[in-house]
Amino acid sequence: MVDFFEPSNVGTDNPRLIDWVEEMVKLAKPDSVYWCDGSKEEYNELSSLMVKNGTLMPLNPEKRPGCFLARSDPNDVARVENRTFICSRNEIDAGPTNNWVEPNQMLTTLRELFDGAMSGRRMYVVPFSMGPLGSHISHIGVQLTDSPYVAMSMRVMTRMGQSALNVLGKNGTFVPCMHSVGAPLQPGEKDKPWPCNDTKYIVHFPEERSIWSFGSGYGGNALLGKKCFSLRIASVMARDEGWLAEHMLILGLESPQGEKTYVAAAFPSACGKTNLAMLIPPEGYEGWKVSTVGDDIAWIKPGDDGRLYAINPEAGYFGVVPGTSMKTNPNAMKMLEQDTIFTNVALTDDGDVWWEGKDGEVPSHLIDWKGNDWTPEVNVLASHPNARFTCATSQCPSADPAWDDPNGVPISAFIFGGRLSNTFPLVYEARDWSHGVYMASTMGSEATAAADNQAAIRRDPMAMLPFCGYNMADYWTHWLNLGNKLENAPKIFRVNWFRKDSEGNFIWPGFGENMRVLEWIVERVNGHNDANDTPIGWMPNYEDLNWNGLDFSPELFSKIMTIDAADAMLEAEAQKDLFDEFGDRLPQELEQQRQHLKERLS
Ligand code: TSX
Ligand code: MN
Repeated sequence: MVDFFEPSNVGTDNPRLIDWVEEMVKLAKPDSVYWCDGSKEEYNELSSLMVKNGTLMPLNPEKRPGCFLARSDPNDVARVENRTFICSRNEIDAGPTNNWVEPNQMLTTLRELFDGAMSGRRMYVVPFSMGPLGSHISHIGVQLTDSPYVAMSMRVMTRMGQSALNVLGKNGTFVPCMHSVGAPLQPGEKDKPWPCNDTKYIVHFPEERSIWSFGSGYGGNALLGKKCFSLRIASVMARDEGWLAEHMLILGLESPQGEKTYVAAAFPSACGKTNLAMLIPPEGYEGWKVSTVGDDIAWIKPGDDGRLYAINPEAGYFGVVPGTSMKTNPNAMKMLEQDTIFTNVALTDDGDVWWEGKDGEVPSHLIDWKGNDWTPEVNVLASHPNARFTCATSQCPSADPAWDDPNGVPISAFIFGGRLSNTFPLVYEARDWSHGVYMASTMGSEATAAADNQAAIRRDPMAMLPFCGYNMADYWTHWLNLGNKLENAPKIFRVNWFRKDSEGNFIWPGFGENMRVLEWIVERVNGHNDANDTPIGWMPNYEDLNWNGLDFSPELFSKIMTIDAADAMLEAEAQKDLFDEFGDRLPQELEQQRQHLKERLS
């Protein structure tokens, strides 16, 4: 095995990397070590291996060429937030919204868990670049994993293999990402299709900039380039280095005159972020084009011109499948026709996949995500609500020409959304940067889908609550500082597609029709459009939106734009609970914004 560490055999002469791999091999004791080169041949070999051992099932090549179905262990289907830790040296630096354990104590726990964890298995060394290879905004990571499903997925989700090692070079730095499913095999023991462990740890050391993940093979817990690196660790790097790592989609909007504007948008879960990132303007609304840079994460750095430039650090989409249809997201439907790994969807009798919310008739027979026979009469879901697709960004029909551009794209607006059936209007614009940061810090979705005024808002500041690798109050301070220093800061907006009428029906048609809101935002940014000064911010008048091709009356518009002053005051009061959590770390500017809002409302 020592041969694996000869530089001539492993494609790197980076001593830190070689030493770290050697140390981790000694700890986890895999039977063998394999360095991934990132080739298509290697991808095919990994898939063949997993078809043989039952982890993957090839789908019907006539229906879904190049596609596979994986069924996870039923207890390993989602991120485990209560098992996710930020182990900063001081607890206050993790803040009140993260789980914290003293770093040395956690390291002791992890060393015990990882001791021999890979025995009977192969360790894959997975070098990867988050962001375009060699971009000044990108960073390198190396994940060690005993899961071939993870190694294969990382080739889709990142720029993986020798090319990343070449960027790393002899002296480059990388984020070490140690991962095991935590299921060592005794000699002769038969493997499971989806090995994992009931004990799970997703651990981040923000000062060391390292990640350890144990016990899960599921995406968000196991593909460490995504949430762990690109958000939790990168948010700390961004704070220290003066940039932003955000839970945001990035999309391009091209006007009929050919003017291109990029915006980045953050939403809590279940707001249809991927659908927005791949939006197609509605019929009768000709001329505007929407293109996709990313659907989940944005790394954003100030440029020399005082603007912000964003890249999508990922190279693939790991999205929720159920609910995806020709109505909600035609681009995604096209993207998933080939070369996609499906996890936890249902299998049809002709070797295709099915999920709740898919177009067409419900099949009369399926194999559900747990591998059981399924008919429409049985009272269970055929696919898991968190079933996922893994597929390359390049397959997206709406991929922006600059999605792989190392310079990134200039961001003109930040959009923050939520799922709120009352009070919050369709769209409004912040008065200035500080006010916008305040709007973003208090965002969230209703805890329940109830259409009553009492439904509590579950706060999810900037949609970063589970993803900020440090104290959220310090994160707000960083946002305030960064924007106030920018010469050309983006404008900040809030949107809400989900306002309901008294019968509980959605008032706004949403989906492609959201283009009308995006156009108003773009025209505000480019100084071409009007708005009304209100206590909560700038709001469009009915005639400020483009209504071509949609029959939506001024009365309905006023229903989704009106804010009742008393409701707004209650909301401003309720925000105090959030701010109070952070004690004296809370930037006073945010509390001042809250007080100013209350003054304007009264
Ligand atoms: O993704 C959504 N978006 C953004 C699209 C670009 N969804 C789905 C959310 C769950 C993930 C939406 N749901 C949106 C939306 O804008 N709006 C709604 C609410 C809604 C649902 C159905 C209808 C209208 C609005 N109408 C009919 O089904 C006919
Ligand atoms: Mn996300």
